[in-house]
Amino acid sequence: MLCRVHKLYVVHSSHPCETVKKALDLKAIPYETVEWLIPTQAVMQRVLFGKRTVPGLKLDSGEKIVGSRPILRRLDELAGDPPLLPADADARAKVLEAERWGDEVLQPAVRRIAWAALKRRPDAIPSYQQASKLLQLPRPVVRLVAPGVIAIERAMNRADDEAVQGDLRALPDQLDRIDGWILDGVLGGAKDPNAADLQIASSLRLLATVGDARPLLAGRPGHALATALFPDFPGDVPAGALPADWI
Ligand SMILES: N[C@@H](CCC(=O)N[C@@H](CS)C(=O)NCC(=O)O)C(=O)O
Repeated sequence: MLCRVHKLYVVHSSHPCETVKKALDLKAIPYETVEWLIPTQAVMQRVLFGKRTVPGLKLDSGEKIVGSRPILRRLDELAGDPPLLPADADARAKVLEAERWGDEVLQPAVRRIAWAALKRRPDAIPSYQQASKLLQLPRPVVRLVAPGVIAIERAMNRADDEAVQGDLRALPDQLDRIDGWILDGVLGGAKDPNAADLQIASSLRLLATVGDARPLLAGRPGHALATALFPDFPGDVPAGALPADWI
């Protein structure tokens, strides 16, 4: 059966979901959002899309696409203006490589850091639900379920302490790399954001919700890009959640 409108399947405050929402908005493609309660997306997406992650897009034709990068490629086919990739072959290759790195390296690292911080401050979970379309659960219920949700997400994302310490050690070099791309015009260069801008900026914006990571971002061009593209991103884990010697 055909659905009448494109449907984007998300969890609230997910960085790759924000990437796709921004791309849809830039192209003025109308869509509806279907929001899963975290961590039920792993089951619901598997049933609907055959893969366990969000974002997933179901087009009005019934076609299904999973993953922020495949979705952005398909959106460029559906609506070319503004394009998410440069026309010039060399520039395009650089943007595609930055986008791949943003998806495969930065995105999961930021996710692990955020879950590690939330493990230590589960009371910050409701801040990530701000403006969620789902029924807002009463705080005592959230408090009760938060440790279980966090434990499941940490396990699904292999966000153990050792991995997160490695992520934090790698972060300054990764932020330098991003600022280098901005300097070279691979990121933040054009009038309209490209696919790599959207992929990387949403991760940096989620990272900026972790108070302990904010000093690492302060004053960086990457942080300015993230804030410009994603001004309203929910969530805040106050500084002091992660052990000081991890930063
Ligand atoms: N890198 C992929 C995967 C995105 C991803 O891992 N999404 C998370 C939410 S931010 C998720 O659905 N995780 C559920 C799981 O790992 O089962 C993309 O950009 O689409």
